Amino acid sequence: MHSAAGAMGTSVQGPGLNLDEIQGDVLLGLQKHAEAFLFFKIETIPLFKRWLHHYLQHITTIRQVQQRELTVRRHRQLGHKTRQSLYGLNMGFTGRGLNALVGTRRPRLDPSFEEGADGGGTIARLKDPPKSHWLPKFVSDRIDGVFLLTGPDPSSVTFHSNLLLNFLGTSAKVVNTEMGATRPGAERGHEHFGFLDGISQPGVRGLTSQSNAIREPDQGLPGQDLLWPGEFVFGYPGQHQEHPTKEGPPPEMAAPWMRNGSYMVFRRLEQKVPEFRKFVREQAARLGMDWELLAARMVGRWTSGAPMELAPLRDNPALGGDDKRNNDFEFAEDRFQRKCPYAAHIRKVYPRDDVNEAEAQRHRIIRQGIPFGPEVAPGETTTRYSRGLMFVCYQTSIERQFEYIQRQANDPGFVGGKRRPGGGAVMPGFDPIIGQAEGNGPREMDEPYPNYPAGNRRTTLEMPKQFVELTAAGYFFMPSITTLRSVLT
Ligand code: N7H
Repeated sequence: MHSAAGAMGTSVQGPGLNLDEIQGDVLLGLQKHAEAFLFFKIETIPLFKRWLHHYLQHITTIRQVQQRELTVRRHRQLGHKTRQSLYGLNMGFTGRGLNALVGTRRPRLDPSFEEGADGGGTIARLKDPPKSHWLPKFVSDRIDGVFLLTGPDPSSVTFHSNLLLNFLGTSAKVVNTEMGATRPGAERGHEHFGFLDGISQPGVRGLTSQSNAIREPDQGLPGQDLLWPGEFVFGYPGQHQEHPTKEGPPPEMAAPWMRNGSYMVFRRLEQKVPEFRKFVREQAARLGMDWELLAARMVGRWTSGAPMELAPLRDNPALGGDDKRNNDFEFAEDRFQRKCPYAAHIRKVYPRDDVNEAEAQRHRIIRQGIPFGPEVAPGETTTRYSRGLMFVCYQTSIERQFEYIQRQANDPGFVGGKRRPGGGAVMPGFDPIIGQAEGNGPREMDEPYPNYPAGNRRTTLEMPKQFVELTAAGYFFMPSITTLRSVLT
């Protein structure tokens, strides 16, 4: 996976971030070819606190992630092909976990966080499947927190998880374990539908290096807008409500110990890969277009990563792999969705200049997910093996960032105010990748067939079932190192 905040290095402008305090997955992303998610319940509070106190030294900070990235680069420059054995550990707590460690009279954090991903209100707001459809093991007991363990491959990550569990002893019990791993060979960096992932991330002022600081002082890589760190970590200025580049106030903290912490959203999203492929082929044949083009119009990028806005009719792998060009585009000039449908995944979840610029930047997230499950087996025409994405994202407001994005994906009316070439209003439809209709009901997407460069042929894609299904979810708070050492132990 690509490094989160884009290129590494020091940014010339921006507030100084406390790199030794922030957990490494939050802004940059732990180096990972494999990642274990250990969801646990605290059994004996004093024992757990003692364990935490001793084990704290193993938590990987942003500073370490930065240093490792330099080592990895040097290793590659010297022509080494082997993976380095870099292990990472981060941890987060649910509201119930914080109750156990801080006490039930602790300050209330973000309302969504307090309700939890498994709260009835959250499930209804997001149109998520009911808990009875989630992994039985995940819902078998209370979850107080999660350990994220990363490394070069699943077996060595399992070995390190077992070491951690040995030390943990009876202080906590693991309720459920999940393992993510990058896909093999040429599919590395691609998610299970086949698309290159980890291309577009918000840049972070004070952390992300700039490829052209003089001509584009508000961008990291071309097209990567720099955001104030308070959008992702507590204790720093956030985005201004009315201005896309000006500094805004730091996000409110219910308690001083939230400083240098972040909210993490976890979603285990199962992908129905054979069903997706079959559907796309059949619908492309019906519409009279190549299936690769239809799939790209559903996502907004080709499998190589090349964006539809810059390559509307055929894939351009050189463009897809070029991080100086593959994210340097906007949407507003594509007024009639001729190049990229309004409902395409990347246009729904980050509409860029389809909406007011300052507004677009108030709903950004840093994604740190990893695929899970085996490759599709020969002859597997309906899903037999569970596979998909362990979706992870970081933010300082779950409601304004992750949940807002998911609700837009579920809202056929977003983005509003668009017109047909002849003047009629457009109903863009659902995000075909992650949009959810009540009870996994039928969904529609407008204009799967391109009217490019002109034309006015009306087409609709009817999707009777989702290709991505939620099977477990959690909201966590990732505390700073000092908070782990003091308030929580
Ligand atoms: Fe998405 N996919 O393969 O189709 N995503 N996503 N995502 N996603 C992105 O630009 C995918 C999910 C975002 O800045 C790419 O890095 C799949 C959730 C955001 O232009 C691809 C799943 C949410 C972006 C996919 C999934 C988001 C983004 C292009 C689930 C939030 C950046 C690669 C199984 C609610 C948009 C890239 C931007 C990009 C796919 C989940 C959000 C290929 C398969 C749940 C913000």
